[in-house]
Amino acid sequence: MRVLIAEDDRASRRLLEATLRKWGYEVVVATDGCEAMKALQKSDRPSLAILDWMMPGVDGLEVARQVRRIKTERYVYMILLTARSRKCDMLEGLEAGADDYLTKPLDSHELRVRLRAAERIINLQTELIAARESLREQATHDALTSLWNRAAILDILAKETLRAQREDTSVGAIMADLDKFKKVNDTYGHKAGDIILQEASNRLQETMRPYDMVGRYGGEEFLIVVPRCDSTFAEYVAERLRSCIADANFPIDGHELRMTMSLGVASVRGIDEPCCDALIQAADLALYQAKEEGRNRVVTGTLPLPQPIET
Ligand code: GH3
Ligand code: MG
Ligand code: MG
Ligand code: MG
Repeated sequence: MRVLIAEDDRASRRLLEATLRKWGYEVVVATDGCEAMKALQKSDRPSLAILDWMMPGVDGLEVARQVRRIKTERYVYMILLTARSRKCDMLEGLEAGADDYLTKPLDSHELRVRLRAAERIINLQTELIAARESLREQATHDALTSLWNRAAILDILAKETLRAQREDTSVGAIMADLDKFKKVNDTYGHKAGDIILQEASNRLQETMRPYDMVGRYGGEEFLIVVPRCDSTFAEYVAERLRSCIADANFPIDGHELRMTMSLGVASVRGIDEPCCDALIQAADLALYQAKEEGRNRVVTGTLPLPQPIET
């Protein structure tokens, strides 16, 4: 665990630093309050800080106040260190935002157990953040393919169409469906079908730019959102996606399977008052046409023109 020591007295600082290193902590040192503030504002800030109260310039109390004013996700646990031992001083220190209070001269045993108490709180918070992130991942991602799930990709499309409207740019939607997928399940079993779905998802994801979004819309159907892109570019992207499936075989149970995918493309410019539903409907119709025309192809659809408002 990384610990910040903010202490202006050189001898005390060195002793504290040596003690903490001996106990296995990684130590960051500040010689005054300003340096301490800088260290605690960094994104890789230590989550535990030992602050001397009396320091030139910004004192430990003020550091504690300022840290509490900044809204950070990861908590900074602060221990105030001082020769002031009256109860009113301790109360003032805790009021300022410190979590604990240690009086000088330091008792090494007391320091050690208070650091352990701090670690318990910090570890608890780290676990809670990890659990929340895991729940967030489960709520927005498909368990089989790790792509965005249907609700999440629709949400992304809705946000991107609004952004396109605001910035007067274009947004593209690609609806893609694996061809004759039922036959894979029927011939090689559902497990093999799952492996193909995972491999196909990986290929789609790897083919896209980092800021394009790929979602699993349904069983073997995908919705790809391509921000800031007109229909010519969306068509080019769709063609690349088609190739990434068709150009390399899928190995399964010692067989090399050939898979193909049909894609429907639609795009809209912000100024045309884009509507998410209309965009999906147009991409879906184009996908249907691609299937009708023989599969393994890209078809670009058109959106209905906005109706003039009657006066
Ligand atoms: P088309 O070219 O017209 O799209 O034909 P298709 O066989 O791909 O389409 P159809 O809709 O008839 O069948 C889709 C199949 O996808 C049926 C369903 O069992 C299968 N499927 C859907 N979700 C999953 C899944 O999570 N795992 C597996 N293994 N199969 C799935
Ligand atoms: Mg001091
Ligand atoms: Mg299909
Ligand atoms: Mg389908």
